[in-house]
Amino acid sequence: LLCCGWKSEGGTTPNLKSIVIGRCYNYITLINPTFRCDCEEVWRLFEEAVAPRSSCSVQEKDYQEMFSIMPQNSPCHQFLFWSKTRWTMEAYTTLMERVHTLEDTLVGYVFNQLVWCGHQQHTGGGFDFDSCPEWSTCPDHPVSSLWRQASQNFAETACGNITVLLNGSIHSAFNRDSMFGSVELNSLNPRMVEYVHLKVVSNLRGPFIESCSRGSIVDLIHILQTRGFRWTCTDNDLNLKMLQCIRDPQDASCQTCS
Ligand code: ZNA
Repeated sequence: LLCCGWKSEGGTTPNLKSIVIGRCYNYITLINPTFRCDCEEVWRLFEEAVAPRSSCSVQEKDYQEMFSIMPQNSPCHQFLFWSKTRWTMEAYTTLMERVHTLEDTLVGYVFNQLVWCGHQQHTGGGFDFDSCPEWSTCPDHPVSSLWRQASQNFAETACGNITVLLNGSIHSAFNRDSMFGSVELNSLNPRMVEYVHLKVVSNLRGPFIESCSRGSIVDLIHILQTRGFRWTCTDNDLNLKMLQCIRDPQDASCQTCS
C-alpha cells in the first residue's frame, strides 16, 4: 500500500514468514542449540492452520500439529508469569538469570508480538496484511488461540517457585478474562508448584490502585489458597523498584535508597 512511509497498522505483521522462520533458526542455532526443530515445517503447519480459515475462526486445536513439533518442556527453573506488565517482565528477565517466561520457549520466542489472520470473509487462503480483527470481537481469534494453547502448555509444566508480575496501577490487576486469569492460573498444578510469589508493581508516580491487600489481587490470593497453593505477595519489590529507577532516575522516589 505505502512505500517507504509509515506502515499501515492492524493487519498481519509484514514479512511474517521471514520473521517466523528466522526467529526459529535463531532460537535453535544461537539461543538453545540443543533444541531440535524443523523450522520450515513449523511455518508450513502454522500457515496450514491459519491461512485457509477466515479471520475469526482459528481454534486452539487447529494449531495442534504445529505444537506437536515444538515441545515446550522447560526444566524446573523459575517460571515467570505476567499480566499487563510487559515492560517490567522484559527488564526483569533481561537482568535476572534463570527466570523462564513463555517468551523463552520456542513457540513464545517465535510468535512474540506478532499479528496474523486470514481474510475476513471468504477463504481464498493467505494472510490479510491490511487488517485483522480485535481480540475482543472474536473468540476464535488466530492470535489469542495460539497464546491460549501456548500459555496452557507452559503453565501445566510449571514447577518449583513461580513468580507472577501484576500491575498495581490499574483496576483488575488480576483479571479473570486475561490469559493469566483464564488460562494459566487454572493450569497450574499445586502438587508441582512449591510457592507462588506474587509481585505487584505500580508506576513510580502511581496511580496506586491495587496491592496485596487491595482490589482484585485479594481475590487471586483467595483462589490460590482455596486451591492449596503456598504463596507470598510483595508490594514493593526492591529489585523491580531499582529497574524502574534505572529507567527514570529523576523520579523523586528514586532519590533515596528506599
Ligand atoms: N508474547 C506475547 O505476544 C503474548 C504472550 C501474547 C499473549 C499472551 N502471552 C502470554 S499469556 C504471556 O507469556 C503471559 O504469561 C500471559 C499474559 O497474558 P495476559 O494475562 O492476558 O496479560 P496481558 O498483558 O493482557 O497480555 C499479554 C500480551 O498479549 C500483551 O503484551 C499483548 O502482546 C497481547 N495482548 C493481550 N490482549 C490483547 C493483546 N494483543 C492484541 N489484542 C489484545 N486484546
